[in-house]
Amino acid sequence: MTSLVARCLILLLVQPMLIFAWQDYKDFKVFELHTPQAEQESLVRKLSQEKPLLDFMRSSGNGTETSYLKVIVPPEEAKDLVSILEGYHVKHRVVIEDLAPLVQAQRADNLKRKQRIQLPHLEVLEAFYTHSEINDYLDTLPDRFPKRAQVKQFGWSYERRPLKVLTITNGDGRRNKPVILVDGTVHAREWISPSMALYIIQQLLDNYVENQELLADFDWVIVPVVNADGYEYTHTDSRYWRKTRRPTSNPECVGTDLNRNFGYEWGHDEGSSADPCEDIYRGEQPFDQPESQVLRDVLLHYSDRLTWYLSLHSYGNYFLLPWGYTKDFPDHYQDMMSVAEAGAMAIIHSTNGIYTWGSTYYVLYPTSGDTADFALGVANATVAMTMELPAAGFLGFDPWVSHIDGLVTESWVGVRAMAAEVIRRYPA
Ligand code: 0X9
Ligand code: ZN
Repeated sequence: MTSLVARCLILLLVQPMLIFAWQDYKDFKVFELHTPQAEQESLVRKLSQEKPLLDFMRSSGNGTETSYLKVIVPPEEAKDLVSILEGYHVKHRVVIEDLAPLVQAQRADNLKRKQRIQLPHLEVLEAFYTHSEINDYLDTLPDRFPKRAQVKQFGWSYERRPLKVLTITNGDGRRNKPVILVDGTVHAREWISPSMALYIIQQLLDNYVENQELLADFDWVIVPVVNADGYEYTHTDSRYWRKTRRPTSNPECVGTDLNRNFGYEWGHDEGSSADPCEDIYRGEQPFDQPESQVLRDVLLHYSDRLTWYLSLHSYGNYFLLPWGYTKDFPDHYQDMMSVAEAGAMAIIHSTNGIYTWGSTYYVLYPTSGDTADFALGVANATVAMTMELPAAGFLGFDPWVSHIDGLVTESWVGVRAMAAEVIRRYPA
């Protein structure tokens, strides 16, 4: 009896903590800042210094309406921000008055749909999945495809989540084929990225007959979730988190941008930040995050046969090529451009989706220390590319479950066409 009372007491104490773990964004606003792309970086820098609690939705928005910089603003910061922006003569407007009901509705929708799914099997088009659900699913694949699927753990995240890597072959036993390496979820909030990685896996495994030429002379290596802690955090706490979850030197600001933490031309102030409160914080040292160490190790493990490195992000409809750190072009830039062009052409013919392709520095903005530059500059990739999938949802990173199908099937048309072009250009 006493133990029952004690248990009830514990439940009563724990319950509110469970409820309040979820950041509900009550009365959080979304501002849209009308600032030219060229001035965006310095504006974000100034504002993040003054207001560390602002959350910038810096993205690769393409075209007019999505290229405005959006920022999530806690209720108590809104007034201050308006006067700061007026001081800087930055035009702005509030596009969402209260983010809470929107985030809540998406969360409820996803949880409801997930009840119908027989885990550990995943229906990629029916829901978004957590890191541990994805890991459990990966672990089922070697049993289902003993000759064709292999799962290897390359390390752990900061919060000790296992980081798993799936290798897919055609099962002919030929070793050391050239490799197509795909990663997802370097940025936590870009939820279409893990879904796309899972869709690619299902195309290559379950839909093998249709796609077997993609595996005849090439193996595929897929890392669906690189930033496991950040991604988990977007499910449990804060939907729009981007970085890792390791604390920094500033107690107010957590996390490093993995896509600025890689050790090739790391540390330029143009394209990354030394300030832990910024969304493009590069860390204290290159590779000081366990997750970037893991992806580095995977890339280096395959560096003598890495034909195509593809990093899945959102959003903006871009095929981004190195370099990000300089306006100069790498050797073989034109060859990489042809691969990207094959993807863009295939997509426009199938759905009318419009992609832009070119060097990151030129078509988007400078980046320093990102994965694609490292893959080309150090890991010997023949073609290195970041694919920014289309925007969807309220802030671009947050598609509804009902959007997954359209997004991943369109993107697969592009990925498939690029893989075919890579295979044609660089025969084994
Ligand atoms: O800024 C980034 O890290 C990427 N955009 S995102 O909106 N997903 O954050 C773009 C990185 C592209 N860099 C290279 N391809 N080198
Ligand atoms: Zn990203």
